[in-house]
Amino acid sequence: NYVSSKELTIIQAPFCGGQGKPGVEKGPKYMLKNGLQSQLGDLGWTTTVETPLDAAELKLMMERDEVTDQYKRSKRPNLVGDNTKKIYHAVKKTCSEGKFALTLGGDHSIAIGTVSGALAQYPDLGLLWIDAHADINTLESTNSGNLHGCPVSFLLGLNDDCPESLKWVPGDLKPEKIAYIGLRDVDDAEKKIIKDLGIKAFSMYHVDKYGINKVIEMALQAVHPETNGHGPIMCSYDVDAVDPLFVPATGTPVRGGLTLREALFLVERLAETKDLVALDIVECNPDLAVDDIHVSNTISAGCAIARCALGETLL
Ligand code: NNH
Ligand code: MN
Ligand code: MN
Ligand code: MN
Repeated sequence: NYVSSKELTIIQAPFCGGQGKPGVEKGPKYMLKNGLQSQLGDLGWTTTVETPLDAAELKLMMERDEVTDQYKRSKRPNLVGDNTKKIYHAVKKTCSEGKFALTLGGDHSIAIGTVSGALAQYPDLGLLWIDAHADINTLESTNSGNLHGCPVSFLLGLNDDCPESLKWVPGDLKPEKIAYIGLRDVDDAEKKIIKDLGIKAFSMYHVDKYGINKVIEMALQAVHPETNGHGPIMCSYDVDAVDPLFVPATGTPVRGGLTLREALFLVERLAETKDLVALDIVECNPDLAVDDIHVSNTISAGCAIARCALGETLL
């Protein structure tokens, strides 16, 4: 039990610079408006909310010139570097105080900061990356130029040649300490990186073949092989892992994803291990909903993922 105090910090990361669709920065506000803080209070958690990215900064960020902020094939690397560094410090501080770090995105580039922050406190951290996508493109391999498709390559230190603003990233996560669940839209270059580095990846094929329970078991074993699957765990949860039937308001929906129950079971199971130290919930974009039902389905799924990860049970 790494977080014994039942204290947690909600870190708001309303950042959209890792991709091109505005609206994803509204995720934290919507989830909090949905009552997330009091819901977690009902589960026994003492919660504080932190906002490492300030509003003035965010406005500046929206106006920043896309043409000047680029490096190799990537868009807005300086913006991503500066903002993920602030998130890094917030998560690192939370973890060093023995609290649970719950970061609400924003796009998935923020995980450059969150995972680095958790890793600073827990060098043995195992990372579960829940996503339809692998997010392991490098500055060289990215086709879209969107850095939310690249955070894992930074965490693994695969971008030796990168702009000054991203040089703070320790990049010391070992490939054997990450496991993917939910993949179904992986770029060719990413497939090669995953194969070359021997990264454990459970796609939707594996979820269908083994069932979600067995997949989680295998993922935990993979990241903590010496201790029978036990050890500090962080979960970086991209809501597009869940089928768009349940989570429609997200930037890159891909059909054939996790059912809502599989999505929630995953985090219920992680809560049961008592080994979870940090969670990200990213890529909720209320502006991409076509109606109010899409908004509430997406936001309530995001909140349910947080609650289940933090101990909510059906009985
Ligand atoms: N692989 C694509 C890219 O690098 C898509 C990434 N989009 C995501 N990732 N939503 O989770 O641009
Ligand atoms: Mn992602
Ligand atoms: Mn994704
Ligand atoms: Mn344990």
